[in-house]
Amino acid sequence: MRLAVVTAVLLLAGFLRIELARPHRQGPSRLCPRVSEKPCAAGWTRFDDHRCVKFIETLKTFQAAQDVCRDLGADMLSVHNEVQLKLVFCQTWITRRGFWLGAQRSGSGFEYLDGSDFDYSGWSRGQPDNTGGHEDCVVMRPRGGPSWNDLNCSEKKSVVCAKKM
Ligand SMILES: [Ca+2]
Repeated sequence: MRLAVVTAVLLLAGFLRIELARPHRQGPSRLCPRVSEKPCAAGWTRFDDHRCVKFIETLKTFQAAQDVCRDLGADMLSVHNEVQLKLVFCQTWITRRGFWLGAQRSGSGFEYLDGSDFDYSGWSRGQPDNTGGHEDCVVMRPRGGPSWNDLNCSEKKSVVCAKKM
């Protein structure tokens, strides 16, 4: 009986050690940048000094995702530096879903639909590769490092909407 209890405790301890060692169980909270404490409207999360974000997990084409954001009076998210990249990762990692950024191919580069400059990028290695010549939209996987990929706009992804507030 006693041996069984000791064995059970040891097995449990081993299981917990393995589970806690997995990064996705711990979450990236220690690495997450601090954000302004300026309040957002209900259901929105502070992103930077002038924007709050909402993660829409439902899978949608780029166009449909854009419509969802616009219906909320928002744009699809634009990301302008590494702090913002880490922040959006911190806010979405738990879903593990890829999401559209508000950028589309324009000429030889990309541009943001919210009118801001495409002045920073977190492309995955080998991206953008414009496979088949039809990858005009940009998707980000919730990863701490570079994880962007150009993708066909008719694929279905989640989206992060960003609203000035
Ligand atoms: Ca690609």
